[in-house]
Amino acid sequence: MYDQDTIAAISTPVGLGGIGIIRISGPQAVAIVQPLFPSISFWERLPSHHLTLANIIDPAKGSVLDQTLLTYLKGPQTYTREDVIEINCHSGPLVLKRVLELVLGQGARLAEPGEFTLRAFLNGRIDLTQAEGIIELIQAQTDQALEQANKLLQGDLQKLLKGLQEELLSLSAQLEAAIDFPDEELEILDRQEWNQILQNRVLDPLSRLIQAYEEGRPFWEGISLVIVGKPNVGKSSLLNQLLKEDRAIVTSIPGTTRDTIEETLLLRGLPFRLIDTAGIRRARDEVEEAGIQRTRGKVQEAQIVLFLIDTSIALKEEDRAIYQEIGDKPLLIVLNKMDLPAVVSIEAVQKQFPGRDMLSISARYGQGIETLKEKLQELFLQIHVPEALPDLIPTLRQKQILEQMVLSLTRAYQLSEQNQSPEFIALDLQKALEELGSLIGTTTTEDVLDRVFSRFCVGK
Ligand SMILES: Nc1nc2c(ncn2[C@@H]2O[C@H](COP(=O)(O)OP(=O)(O)OP(=O)(O)O)[C@@H](O)[C@H]2O)c(=O)[nH]1
Ligand SMILES: [Mg+2]
Repeated sequence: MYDQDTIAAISTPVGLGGIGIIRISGPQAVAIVQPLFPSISFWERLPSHHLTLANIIDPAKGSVLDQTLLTYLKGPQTYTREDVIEINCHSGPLVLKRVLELVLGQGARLAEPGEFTLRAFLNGRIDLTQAEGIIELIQAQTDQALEQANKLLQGDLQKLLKGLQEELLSLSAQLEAAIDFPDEELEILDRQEWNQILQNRVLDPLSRLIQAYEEGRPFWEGISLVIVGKPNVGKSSLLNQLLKEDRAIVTSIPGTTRDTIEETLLLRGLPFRLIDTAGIRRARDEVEEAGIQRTRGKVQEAQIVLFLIDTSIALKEEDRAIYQEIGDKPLLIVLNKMDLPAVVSIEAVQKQFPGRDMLSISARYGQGIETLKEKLQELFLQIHVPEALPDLIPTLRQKQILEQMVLSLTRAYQLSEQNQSPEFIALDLQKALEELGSLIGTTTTEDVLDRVFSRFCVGK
């Protein structure tokens, strides 16, 4: 699983900027960069964790490629616990590409996404929950997500889980003793007490964590806000208007958007996943049909639906059909194209779709958009109150494993209650311990590592 080779990657986003960093990690790090910095004659004496100004030279041509600041970080006091070299270059795409090529040319291998962090994990510097903290920190879109990511990174969840692991091990030891000395089972194993400890010290904290995920989820993932309406009502125009950029293609041809488009929208720190859909109507071809099916799926998943109506044309059967699809989801009816003469009045819409909140906008010219944003914030807070945010919120992967643990342990609890033999109960406890291991990373498989580290970018 762990190659002992030396890896390298560009660790900063590629683009024009002040500084771009090439990171190299592994036992050969020094040997690899040495020929590129002939001005540094005493590598043995190069102080660790210090910046050194040095030109990087292309050894084939003998010419200077860039003036850099070089950092030699001697392991194990490094991110990966290996020897690490960081070359601070000027951040131009070509400079970085050339420097990376030189480093690879000297025998480094291009790092896989997340491979530096994977090494930090495999070398025992961080556990899996902390690795997840790092990826959440990088991807954080809100202050709350940032705060939670830092808690993961600091090891708050790890500590809690290790506490649970201790409890499970001691419960398991009691079972083992009862298995080994069947004649003394009654003295060794007080079932009522055993069950109580399992419930209070393990199952209850696990349930609280799962509950915390449900409550805190909007701040990790955003609330899904789906824009629906018949073709040409201005859905893509509204998406662009809310994002203040031309993200989706807008044309006067009905059926322009064929697939769903998803973007993150932050309104005063509240994250939404804004989703533009293909207009629902009787499809003209297979691609459109597929798009419409996808729209139906998104409507089912939506936490808030924006139902767009074009008031410059008459209401159609399609509008009513879409309204039926939405069912009783939280809904805002948005009357679009208010800049055009109205063919449908607000009263007419109200009569068709009674009791629903509605407002008028012009997606094209931006009228009414501020009011719409205020309404969206209100709806977000109705779904979720941020003041009540739990102390520690697990990620989706963590929550799914916690749920498996609850299943295993509930079974153990029931078996114990039914006075089943300790052997049976021990199996479920063992299963829960293994699941806990895959949470913190003590019993990992390739799959588990893939799931965590595939979310990273190259260079981290
Ligand atoms: N006058 C006016 N035109 C608008 C408004 N909003 C959208 N339009 C126009 O309506 C047409 C369709 O807009 P789109 O945003 O592509 O509509 P859509 O609902 O995404 O359409 P499909 O993707 O085909 O389902 C374009 O020509 C827009 O410029 C508006 O508020 N006022
Ligand atoms: Mg569209």
